[in-house]
Amino acid sequence: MLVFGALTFVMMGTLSALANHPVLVEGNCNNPPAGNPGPVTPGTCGDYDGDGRIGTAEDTDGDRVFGTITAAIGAGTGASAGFGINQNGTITIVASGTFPEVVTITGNVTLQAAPGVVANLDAVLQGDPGTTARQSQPGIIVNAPANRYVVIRNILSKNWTSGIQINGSSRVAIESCKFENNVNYGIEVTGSARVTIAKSEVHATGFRLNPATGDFPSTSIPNPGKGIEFDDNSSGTIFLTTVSGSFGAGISNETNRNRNVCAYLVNAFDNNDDFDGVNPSNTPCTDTGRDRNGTLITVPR
Ligand SMILES: [Ca+2]
Ligand SMILES: [Ca+2]
Repeated sequence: MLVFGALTFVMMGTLSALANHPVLVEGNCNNPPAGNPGPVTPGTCGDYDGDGRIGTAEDTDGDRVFGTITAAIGAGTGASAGFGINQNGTITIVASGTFPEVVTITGNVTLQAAPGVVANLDAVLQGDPGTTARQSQPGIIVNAPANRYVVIRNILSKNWTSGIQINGSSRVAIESCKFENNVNYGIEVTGSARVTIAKSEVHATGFRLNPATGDFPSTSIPNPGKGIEFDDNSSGTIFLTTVSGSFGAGISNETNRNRNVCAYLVNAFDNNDDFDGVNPSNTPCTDTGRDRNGTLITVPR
């Protein structure tokens, strides 16, 4: 019976790691090191649950509140083993803070900040030794199969190579997000991904000044410094979104097609060219099926 009991316990632990459940992520006070593990006065520095722990100290204390997005999106470790979403569930950031983390998403994940919360996914955290290396990486990387769906809502992503890079056959909705001072792309869509972008802002792509990583675009060259780009066989729509101050194009269609990126009610200003291969429209986007390569055709209605 003891052996049976132990087996049952192990199996339940395994099953809970597969569960689709919501978790919370707390905020912090922008202090280095990344993950802010030091104890804080309970209820301060983003300590939403009031236990005096934030950051990595909150990641392993045996509840469904986490201090880093990286821990929340995994299975969980330590006393919190099995409590993370394990790439299947909803992460809600409930207090403002800076999250200097590369977030990799591969499943049915909703990553969102609660209304009024500023969740700053920032490569730069002053005084943190990882700051230099992070600036040469994308902030959010999505690579999920076509039978999964990713939602990114109310997130600020800045100072990366790309604010978000979406690869493979991923399906992604980006809503009410902000992408600023990323040097290559604000939003980069590759492969056969399908992405809809609504009520978002993409600003100052290709413009970043950091003593360790360069003065973009004055002495370091953005590559290419575009606000939003669709590549390969990807497709998507852009709605009620502002794209401004890009070193390169604001919204660019570099795919193999010319009718699979639709921009409806978009405000583009002060980009090198506002639209490249995309015709802005004041009528809603609709998909009209697939071309012979299976690419979704998305055009103004
Ligand atoms: Ca806490
Ligand atoms: Ca916790």
